[in-house]
Amino acid sequence: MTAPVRKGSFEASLAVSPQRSARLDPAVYLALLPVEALGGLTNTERVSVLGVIGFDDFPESGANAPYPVLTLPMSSLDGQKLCEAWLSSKPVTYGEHLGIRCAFNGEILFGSFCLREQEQESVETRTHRAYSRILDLVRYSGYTHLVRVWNYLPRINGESGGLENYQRFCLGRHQAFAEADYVFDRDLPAASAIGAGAEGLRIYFLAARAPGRQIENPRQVSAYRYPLQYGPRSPSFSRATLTEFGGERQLFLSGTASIVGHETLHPEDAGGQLLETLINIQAVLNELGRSRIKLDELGADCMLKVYLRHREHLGIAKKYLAETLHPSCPVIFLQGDICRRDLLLEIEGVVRLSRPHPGLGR
Ligand code: 3EB
Repeated sequence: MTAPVRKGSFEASLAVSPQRSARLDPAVYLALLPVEALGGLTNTERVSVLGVIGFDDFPESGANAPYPVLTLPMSSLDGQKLCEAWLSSKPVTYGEHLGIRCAFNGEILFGSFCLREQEQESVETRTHRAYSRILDLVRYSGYTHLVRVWNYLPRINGESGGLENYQRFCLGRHQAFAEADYVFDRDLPAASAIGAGAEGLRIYFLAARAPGRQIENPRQVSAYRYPLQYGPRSPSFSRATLTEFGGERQLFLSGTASIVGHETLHPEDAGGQLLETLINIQAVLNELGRSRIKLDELGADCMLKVYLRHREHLGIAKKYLAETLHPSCPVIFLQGDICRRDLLLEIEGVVRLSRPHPGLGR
C-alpha cells in the first residue's frame, strides 16, 4: 500500500476513545501504527512520541528522528506492516546517556539502544555492560524503577564453552541487578528475551519515577527461582508489572510460554503450547484482584505480541487466538527464537486496565 498519508491520519489511527482521553492523562501508551503513518508522527498538544519500534526492513532512521527508534531484525509474519509507537499525553523531552537514546515526561522514561559486540567479548560481559548502563541511567535520571525490558539477542540458542547464549545473557543480567542491589522478588521488571537475526544486543525499556507492582504467576515457579538445570544464574524478570501512570493502570505482561512449575509442557506441539500459554496469561491476569480481566475482554487499546520459532505455526496460532480473544484486540506475529530450545512460541502483552466499568466506580 502506497496511499499518501493524510494529515490527521496519525491521530485517527490511535483509536483513543474520547471518553477515556477526557478522564485520563496516560503517561505512556502503545499504539500499533501502519509504517506509512509514521511520516505524520509529530508531537502535538495532546500526543507526544516516546519512541518507535520497527520490525523487518523498517528504516533504521533513528539518527534523524527526534525520538528513539529501534528496528528489530525480525520478520513479521502476517503481512501487516506495523510498528510500535510508544506515546504519551504529556510533553516529552529527549536525551542520550551512555549511548541509550531516551525520552522522558516527568513520570516515565523510555529508552532504546543497540550494543554491538566488542572483540573477544563474551555474551555475559556484553549483557552486563548493557544492563550496567541501563541501571546507571535509571538511577542517575531519577526514573529509578524499571518497569519493562525487551531484549533481542542473536543466536539465543547457540552454545559456546558449554553454555547457551541465553544462559550467558542471564549471567550478565543477574550480575548487573545484583550489583545494583535489586531485591529479586520486588524490583524485577517484566521482560522478554528473544532470539533475533542480526548482530548486536537490542534492548528497549520503560522505567518510572514511581514503583510498579511486581506480579508472579502461581502456576509457574518465579523465573528468578528456576533451579540450576536451566543455567548457572536464573533469569531475572517478573511475570508482569502493574503500573499506574496518569490515573491509568496498565499491566506489562512478560513473554509467557508453555511452562508450568519450571518445566516446558507440550514440546513439539505448537497448539498445546499456545493453549498452555493462554492459560498462563489468564493466571497472571487473575492476580489483579479487583482489576482482574478475562483474556477475551482485552480490547482495541491492548496488544499481544506473539513470537513463533517456526513460521509454519502461524496458522494454528491465529486460529487459537481468534477463538480466544475479542476480535478488536490487536495481535502481531513475529518470527523469533525462544530462549529454551523446546519452546515453539511465546506471547507478551500490554493491557490497559482503566476502562471505565459502568457501576464499578473506578
Ligand atoms: C520463561 O518463562 C520463558 O529471560 O527475560 C520469557 C520472558 C522468558 C522473559 C527473560 C524469558 C525471559 O522462562 C522465557
